[in-house]
Amino acid sequence: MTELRIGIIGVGMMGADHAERVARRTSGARLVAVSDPDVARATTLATALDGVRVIDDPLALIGDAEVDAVIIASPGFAHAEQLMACLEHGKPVLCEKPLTMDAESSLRVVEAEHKTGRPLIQVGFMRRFDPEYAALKRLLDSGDLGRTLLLHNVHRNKTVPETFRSEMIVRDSLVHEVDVARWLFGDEITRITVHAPKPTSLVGEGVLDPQFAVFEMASGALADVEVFVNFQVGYEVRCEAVAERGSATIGLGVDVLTRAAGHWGGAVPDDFRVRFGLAYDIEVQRWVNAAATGGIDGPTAWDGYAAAAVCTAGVQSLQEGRPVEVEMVRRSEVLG
Ligand code: ISE
Repeated sequence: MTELRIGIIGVGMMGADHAERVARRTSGARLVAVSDPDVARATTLATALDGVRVIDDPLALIGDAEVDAVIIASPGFAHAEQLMACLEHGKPVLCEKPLTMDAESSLRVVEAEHKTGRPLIQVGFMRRFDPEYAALKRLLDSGDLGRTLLLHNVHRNKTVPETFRSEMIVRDSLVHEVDVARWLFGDEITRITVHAPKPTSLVGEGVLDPQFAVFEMASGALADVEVFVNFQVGYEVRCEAVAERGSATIGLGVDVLTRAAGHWGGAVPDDFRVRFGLAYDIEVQRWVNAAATGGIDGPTAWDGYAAAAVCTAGVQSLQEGRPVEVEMVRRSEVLG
């Protein structure tokens, strides 16, 4: 089997992690090019990994004859243009969330992909590949606990850069639980309320952190989410599902428990690269396998659009302090 030659756009925290993953522990794939506005950063990375070229212009990387498939790990505002270029060149793409910045632009991407006649876009909702989340999904789908009634989610980051404003907490962080709720319930979110309690004193002026969101599902089920991106302690993501005949919780982080020096306990990971390292490995490997045969194997552009529609309503809810209905076109109107 020939190797899938991959180019990565954006080699900040996540892109650099993916570069390492593709170059060192993904089979059937080879990292051939990287692009980043910070050319020095891209050059340092490329030099450390054999046979990787730096291509300054991300659109040139997408069009490059040596690049078969693309990972987009640039900031969300750059995604729409880069996704459209991937579609024009017919190149499979794994795009980090959010798909785009709002529902309208995401819908244009879904429509453009549909016109190509094949699925080319997979969205980086990595929780779906985490063995604990996958086990929870299997358990709920088995029906052993009866119908799922509620989800309680906790999503905490140790810290984020100062540029991470209130809307980003919705679009870049809460978006994960938007996808989790849609995926676990197999249902759409019809209404969202994002509450903003009095913020922690450890953030800049005007940043609403933590946030507490409530999703109303079309079926009548509910999900709540605490997102707190300046928690200080470490990275913590949990999900508890409450069903008719039982509950199930994942993300307790119970790995190795030590007893030493008068304390007992385990380690709290610093960030998502550690907590979801295995999920990212599985996600990228499955995407590579699928892309090599002309498909995808994970969250679709439609999932990205649905999440963007919920987050668009979520940002409005945060700003206006009220529940907001999610506006989405019907799937059959776009995809037939
Ligand atoms: C980041 O972009 C991620 O995707 C992480 O999973 C999330 O926890 C974090 O809040 C985001 O900034």
